Order: sequence, then C-alpha cells, then structure tokens
Amino acid sequence: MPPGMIMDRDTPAAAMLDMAAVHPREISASYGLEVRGDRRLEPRIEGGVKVFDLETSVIRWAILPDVRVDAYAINGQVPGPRLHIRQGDRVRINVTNRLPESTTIHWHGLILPNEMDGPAEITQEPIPPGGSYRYEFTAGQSGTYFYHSHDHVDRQQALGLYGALIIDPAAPQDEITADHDYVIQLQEWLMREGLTFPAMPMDGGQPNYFTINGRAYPSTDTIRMKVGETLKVRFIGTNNGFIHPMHIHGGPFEVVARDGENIPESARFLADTVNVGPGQRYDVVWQARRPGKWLIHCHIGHHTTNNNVEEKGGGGLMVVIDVQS
Ligand SMILES: [Cu+2]
Repeated sequence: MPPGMIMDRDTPAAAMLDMAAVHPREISASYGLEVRGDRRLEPRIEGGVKVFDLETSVIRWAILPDVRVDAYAINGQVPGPRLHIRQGDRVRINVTNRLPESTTIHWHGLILPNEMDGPAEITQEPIPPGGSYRYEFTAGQSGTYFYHSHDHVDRQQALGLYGALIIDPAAPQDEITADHDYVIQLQEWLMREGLTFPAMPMDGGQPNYFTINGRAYPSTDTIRMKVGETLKVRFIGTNNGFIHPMHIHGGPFEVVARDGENIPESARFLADTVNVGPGQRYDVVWQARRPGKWLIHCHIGHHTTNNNVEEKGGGGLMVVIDVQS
C-alpha cells in the first residue's frame, strides 16, 4: 500500500490487491530510454485480414534517465504499439496474456460485435494468465482512437495497458491534413520507494510522475518544424485519473475533431487549451507562426513536475516544439 492510502478494516482484500505495487519478481524485461513506446506495428495479411499479435507482460520502463517504472506493457512497450489501419479494414488482433492476472482489451469508441468489445465478465471471460483471445472486426469508422485493458481497469490501465489506434479515412479527402502529425498519449504514475503502484484519484493514490508517450519531460520528444508549417496533435486521454487542460504556446490551434469524429468546417473553433478527459480524444491543428521553442503542456502545474521537482523548466506533461525560420 502507498503510505497514507486510505484503508480500514472494511477494505476488501481484492481492492487491496488492485491497489498493490507491481511485484518486481514479475518483471520479464527492462528497457532504457533508447526503446520507445507507441511504435507502429505492421500487420501481416491473412486472407485479406490485417492480423496483429499483442502480448501483455510486466516490464521495467524508463520514463526519465534515472527513473524507471514497473509497468504492464503490450509488446514490451508503453504505450503499447500503434495500430494504424484504414477505414473498411478487416482486422484480427490476437491477444496473449503474460501478466500475473487476467486481462482483456477494449477497442474504445468503435462500433463492433458485442463479443469483440472487451469488458471482462460482461461480454467475455477474462483472458487468464497464459491464455489468449482473438478479437476480430471491420473498422467502419475513422479517426483517432485507442485501445486499453478492460479488466481491473483501475489497476491495469494505470500501469500502462493502452495504445493508439489510428484509422485513416477510406476517402483520402476526408483526412484533415497537416505538415506534421503527432500523437500525445497521457498517463499518470505513482512511484514510492522504488515500487510502482497504480495511480488513483484517491487519498494516498495520487500520482507523482506524468508521461506523454511513456516519457516525462525532459525525456519527451522535441517536435521539429519550420515557420508556416502546420502540426496536427492528436491528444488521447489514455490516463485514468485527471482531466488534463492541454495548452499550446505561440497562438491558438483549430479544434478539428473530437473522439474520432471530424467537426464540420463551420463548427471548428480556435482555442489555446482543450480539456482532455480520460477516454477523450481531440485533434487540433496548430500553425508555427514564429521561430523559437514553443511548449505543449498540461496547465495543471503539478503535472509539469517530476516527483514535485522541476528540471530544465518543468517536467511530466511537457513537449517542446522547436520551430526554425
Ligand atoms: Cu494535467
């Protein structure tokens, strides 16, 4: 239990298990900052179906040069691999579970057969440790989506079981294009005394580290572009606990899509901050108006620190856009 976490004699044992730290003994691999998350996974084609193999496991994952979390990963990375498909594709995703507990995967926002939807105990038996499940559906929608665990969600998603699902529209003219395309997957972590607990919005369970695509600033990416170019940022609320007001410096962006749905041109609007809640997606297009270093960051100050400490101007949920003239 994290020190200070609210617990009394009535706290059920199952709840305490869900709040417990990842046991270091379960770690099957350890990765440094040279290994990225959100790596695009190419499918193999079987009878016209795009087939992806996903495998869950417990890993040690670097979020900063000197900070590693114990995470629940998919294909050895946090976030899990990016699945990039086209509207109309038939896809099959074979999920094998190498976690010490059962799991499932939910395809957030998609219209699909009920038994492919993923909620444990509701639409399918949980996938036991060592077991597997075959998800198969036709992607009828397009836009920015994601997938995540739907078994012990409070624990497993908070420990890293999620990934981006990007679906290109069948008709290329339906794509809202920009010169650069950058996905931002948000996450909150709780590290205490070398152990990683699932962060939760409750006393004692509050996060002390925050990551974008599995890294905390200053270890997040730098986006490089030129004056006049446009940048499409796809914010994904892959996190569990907070609504993150995501802000971009250097002038407003246009909000062009929400939850995978393009906003009609007449209804698009300018803003400089969007509140990205758990599960939500916002696609925004920002233009580099002036040269220099412009920030993308969460506007909750604590979420731009690493264990309450600022380094190189911040921490956590920050990305630099480096604009050259
Ligand atoms: Cu935040």
